[in-house]
Amino acid sequence: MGNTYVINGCELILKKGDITQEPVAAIVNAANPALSHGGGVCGAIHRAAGPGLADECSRLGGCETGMAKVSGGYHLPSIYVIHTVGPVYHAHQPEEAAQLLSSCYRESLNLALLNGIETIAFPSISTGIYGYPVREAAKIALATIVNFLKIHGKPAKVVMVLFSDSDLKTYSSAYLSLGKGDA
Ligand code: AR6
Repeated sequence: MGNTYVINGCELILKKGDITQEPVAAIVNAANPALSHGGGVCGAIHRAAGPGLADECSRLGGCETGMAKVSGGYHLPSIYVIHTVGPVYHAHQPEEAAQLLSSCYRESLNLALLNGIETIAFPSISTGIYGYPVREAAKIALATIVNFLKIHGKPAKVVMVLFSDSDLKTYSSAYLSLGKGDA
């Protein structure tokens, strides 16, 4: 179940699933600034990767909100994990939160390009424990990814792995409203 769109020769796929099982070169982790083993998707990624991931993360020097760092994937199907720290929604003015969230997607995609990563999967960053409203986050995530693909023509495949039918529906309608004045 899901949708595939082609943007500037690249695939953008919206699907429901568990990101720890996604067969891509890199999965993105919705991390915390310490890059420590957390809950949510972060906890699931650490559990699936095994303790080597936490060991490497402890040597990465943390990560600022809106930025991204790369590590190995250990026992995951993916070669890399790109850790990005989304904004805690209520800790910022809405406009600042939007800029930080957009930066998470852009910086992760920049790291993908720098590391020659052709296929990458994102979770819905900040919309769980960090409290970002999903509808707003979906518009920002998709607008940022589409803009990046239009400019760079890579990575070849970007997958948004949503964890519920409701999130998949929200992202799918946000995609369809991009560029219609509601995005
Ligand atoms: N695959 C895909 N998506 C998932 C999975 C999974 N296996 N598990 C959960 N999600 P969250 P945040 C969805 O809370 O809001 C951590 O403790 C989930 O349903 O994981 O950025 C970190 O260490 C939601 O839609 O991330 C930070 O401290 C989305 O992933 C903090 O939580 C993001 O929810 C980050 O909070």
